[in-house]
Amino acid sequence: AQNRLLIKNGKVVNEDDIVEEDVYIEDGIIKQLGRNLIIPGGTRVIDARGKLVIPGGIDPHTHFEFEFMNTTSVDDFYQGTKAAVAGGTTMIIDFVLVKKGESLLDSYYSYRQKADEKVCCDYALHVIISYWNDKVFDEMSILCSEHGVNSFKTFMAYSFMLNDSELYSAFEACKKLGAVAMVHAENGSIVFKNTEKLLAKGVTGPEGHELSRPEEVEAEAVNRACTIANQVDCPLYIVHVMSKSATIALAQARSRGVRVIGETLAAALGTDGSHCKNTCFQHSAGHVLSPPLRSDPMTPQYLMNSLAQNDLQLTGSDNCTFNKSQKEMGLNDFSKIPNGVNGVEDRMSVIWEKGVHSGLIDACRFVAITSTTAAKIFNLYPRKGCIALGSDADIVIWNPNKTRTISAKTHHQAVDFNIFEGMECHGVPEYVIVNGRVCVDDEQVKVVQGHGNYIECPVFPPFVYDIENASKLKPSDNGDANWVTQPTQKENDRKVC
Ligand code: DUC
Ligand code: ZN
Ligand code: ZN
Ligand code: ZN
Repeated sequence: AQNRLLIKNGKVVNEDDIVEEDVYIEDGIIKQLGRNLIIPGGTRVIDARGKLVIPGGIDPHTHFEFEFMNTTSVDDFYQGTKAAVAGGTTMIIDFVLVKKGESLLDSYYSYRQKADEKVCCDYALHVIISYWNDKVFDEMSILCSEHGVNSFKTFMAYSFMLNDSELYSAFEACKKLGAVAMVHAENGSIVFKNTEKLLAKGVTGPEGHELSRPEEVEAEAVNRACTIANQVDCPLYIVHVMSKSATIALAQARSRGVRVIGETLAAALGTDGSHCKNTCFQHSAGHVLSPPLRSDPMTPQYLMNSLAQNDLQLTGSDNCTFNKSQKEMGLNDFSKIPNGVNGVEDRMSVIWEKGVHSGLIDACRFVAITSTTAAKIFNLYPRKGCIALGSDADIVIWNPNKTRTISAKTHHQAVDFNIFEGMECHGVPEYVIVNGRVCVDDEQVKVVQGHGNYIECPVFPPFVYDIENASKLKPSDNGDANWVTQPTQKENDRKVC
């Protein structure tokens, strides 16, 4: 009975509570929850006594087979999703690269073609907006209505950055469509100027990377993106918040009532910028991503505290991996080191170690920041992100008492380097169930290429107040007014009058 499974005696953790109950799965769906369930004969039983039964991780930020900085990231949709599953992540959301001037739809189709046959777990796609004109809006609209894309990412840095007026138009388009606007927040013009100056002075090594893009360059962009989004009343998702300054800018915007969500990375929580000053080029270049890991040694702790206090809301990996030989493209010029690090496999363990094992957050908050919040933001809840009747059977049996040591020698990624090398983590995914199939079985990885599905993310319908049906509205029916951050005063007023 491949398609029937009973998980017994575990503690089921959702973002809002922990219940001792059994979970019965049939054909990839959670069909029963409780004690003393009546189960058909021949059902496989897994004993989860002493362990936690948690929703599979959702990594909302990966770049598999990403064509970037004159090369392509080495973890493809097979190796990348295999590594994800090995680490307890059962869904990823990747970014469709749209080159300047090229069709969003064609780029989307080519990603589907690359990914569909390779993915070992479910996946969805964000689409990058790298230029602006009216045709872009038309294509966004088709992606939303016909292809289940409900999120678009813009960049404020790199050669394909948008200026403020283009950002305004892109955010306004997202608002109109009920889509989520995402932004990579760094002031690209300042980064270009600083880079020129540093190289001219002879600062060419990886240590120049953070010097060219310091914290305030990130914080300024966060503040500016929040301002622009707020002008068009568009909910905003800031990807990879990497510094204390940027977190403060974000928290201040939220306290003013701006509807903005902040994501931070496993990389930023589990390591730091001191590695970029290592005299070994392979080592230092291996830690280069943008925005950079910070040299302020308090940063990882600060970001974890911010997740605990809900000044940051969720975590991703930004997995965008390059081998040592690719990183060597920047041997004589730090600005040519392909930007990106691993994290898709180790995110869950790193956050468990730094967050739960250290006593800063509880298991419920762990589930929220690794899974539930992402499901809600991208309108996939309660199908994903929780253990509930009718939800997809994407489940991890997590053993908090076991430890493992992270190493490039044993990881499942294609890349030949690991930024968490040598880190000992409590918290091991002993069983990982993907769409009802046991894909990590007593720590043995048994993924199936092509087992994952493309998941359509529905847009949020525009907020409409309906007095007759108000009490029946589910969160997702209420459009971006029910964005997981607190509703603004204006929306509360609309509901009561
Ligand atoms: N930053 C990275 O480090 N890699 C991929 C893209 C990005 O913004
Ligand atoms: Zn980015
Ligand atoms: Zn080295
Ligand atoms: Zn990214």
